[in-house]
Amino acid sequence: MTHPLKTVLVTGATAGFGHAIALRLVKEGFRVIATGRRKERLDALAAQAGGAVLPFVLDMTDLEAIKALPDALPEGWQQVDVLVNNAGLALGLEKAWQTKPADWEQMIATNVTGLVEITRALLPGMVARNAGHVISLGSTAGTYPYPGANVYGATKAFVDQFMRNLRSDLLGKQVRATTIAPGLCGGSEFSQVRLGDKDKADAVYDNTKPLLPEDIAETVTWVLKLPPHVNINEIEMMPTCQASAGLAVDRT
Ligand code: NDP
Ligand code: 8X3
Repeated sequence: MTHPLKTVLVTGATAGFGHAIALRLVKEGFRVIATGRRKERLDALAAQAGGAVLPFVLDMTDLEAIKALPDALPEGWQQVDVLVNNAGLALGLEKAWQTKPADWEQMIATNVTGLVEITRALLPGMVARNAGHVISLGSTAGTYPYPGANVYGATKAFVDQFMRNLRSDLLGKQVRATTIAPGLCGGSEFSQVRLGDKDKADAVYDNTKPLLPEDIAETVTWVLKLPPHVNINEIEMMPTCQASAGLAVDRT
């Protein structure tokens, strides 16, 4: 492979987008450090991908583990060229006043605090080498409000603006920063985690043809393999069966 960036750390590689991204990047010739909480899934991924995947258990809410990450990586894997900030979750679809405080805290801890802290841990190396790329998963929920998105959508709006500000800080460095913001995407555990019930989760995709994790992996691969002088700032993507639905009016 001639691509200058070789080692990619993908957070949340045990399922959904992260799993698909890891497998696709291995096919493209990258080496992948695959992280998440479920060790057996990481081990299975590594077995499937051979020596190109390093399974590394990392809970994004464990700030000490994130801080220790650069030194905790084994020899030969310490230079992380690309960070894919993918781990994240939504919990619940209740109205703001009906939600559980612990759910809000978990979303903020994972989608916001964990994401910024792992970026803080890995960015100095990229800047010192003057080469690197941070790719973060936002969401259309960060731009378009909908009932029940309350804190989840806000965490994704945070990701958008954090990444824009990162781009500003990185001006003059050969380190790229990209947000990919998908809309409705099936084939992952997202809705099951959010709704806690398989039937309800399946119903989210009834009579639709949603995006699939492989579509996200394709997009990550494209932004990553562009020539080093090209920075894709943001991509918003939806399936053709989805569009924004306009403003709501109360007529009661
Ligand atoms: P999945 O639920 O399938 O995967 C989520 C991944 O995040 C899992 O690998 C999970 O690993 C990991 N994760 C969650 N919490 C933690 C934690 N505390 N520490 C470490 N890893 C964690 O969801 P998707 O693949 O669909 O979602 C991936 C990202 O894309 C998320 O950020 C999501 O918000 C975003 N997104 C999803 C969309 C969709 O419709 N599916 C649309 C737009 C954006 P483990 O449980 O093993 O720790
Ligand atoms: C996931 C997409 O519309 O469920 O971020 O919020 S949505």
